[in-house]
Amino acid sequence: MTTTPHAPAPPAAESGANATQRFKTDKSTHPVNTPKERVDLLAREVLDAVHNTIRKHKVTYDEYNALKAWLISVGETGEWPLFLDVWVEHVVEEVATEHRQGNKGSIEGPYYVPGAPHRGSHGAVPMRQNEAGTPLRWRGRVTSTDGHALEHATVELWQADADGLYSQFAPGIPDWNLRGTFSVDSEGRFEIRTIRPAPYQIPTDGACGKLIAAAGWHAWRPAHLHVKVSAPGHELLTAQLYFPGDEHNDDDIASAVKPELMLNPRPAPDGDGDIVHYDFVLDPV
Ligand code: MBD
Ligand code: FE
Repeated sequence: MTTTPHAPAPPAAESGANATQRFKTDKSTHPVNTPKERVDLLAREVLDAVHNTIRKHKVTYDEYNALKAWLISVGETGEWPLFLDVWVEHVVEEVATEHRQGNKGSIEGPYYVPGAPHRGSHGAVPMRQNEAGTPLRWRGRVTSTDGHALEHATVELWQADADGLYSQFAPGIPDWNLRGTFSVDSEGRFEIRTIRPAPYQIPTDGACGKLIAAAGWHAWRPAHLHVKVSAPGHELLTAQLYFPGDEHNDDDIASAVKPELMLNPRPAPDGDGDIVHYDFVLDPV
């Protein structure tokens, strides 16, 4: 990452590029040997779909070269994780979880970091002094599909701050800010104190932003909380939770909103922000 004095790189673009490094560290270190027959099938069908689009719409050489230039810039701006997670991951998630009886999930996105600080079963995520945003107290419970409490469950939470920025990706935010790992008590219950995140805008200054501008789309995701919920003998649940009334709940650029993932926050009786209840049900492996 390079920064020029007095002309810092726009923070959002750095977020997209930092996600490339994150992915290389966490996810591309386990080689998968996809069988030749499978690669042949999938690569051929994707290429067929591209060829059909070119024929159907009589794509020109100018358009072909614009595509080439844009694909090169996706790599150069480090935005492959951002591009894929925004426009492709939701269908991978749909296919991967369609057998589940328990909780609906949603995409992971590019900004998860494993190993967030432990905060017990009732605690606050790491926050700056006077962290901006409406305080949010979230109470919930983790059970299995048969209803029994999962007392060894773990809930990892990560989210944007009140400016829509993620720690470890946007500059100037302390590491692990608004990222925490929570256990549950013997009844499977937890309480997390945090703040309401702001809606998230896809960086406008990288390759993804160029596509959005060129196509006349908008760049917004509704405000959301990310979670990974795990328990021994159960499938890992990756989900996002949303807030009613957000103007982008119905047109999320990442197509990752589901009605089952909508929270129902209420003003806290003591006047200190909002309280919300949301439980998780995990599928046995
Ligand atoms: C995000 O915060 C996010 O959750 C997704 C899926 C894509 C880009 C930014
Ligand atoms: Fe996000």
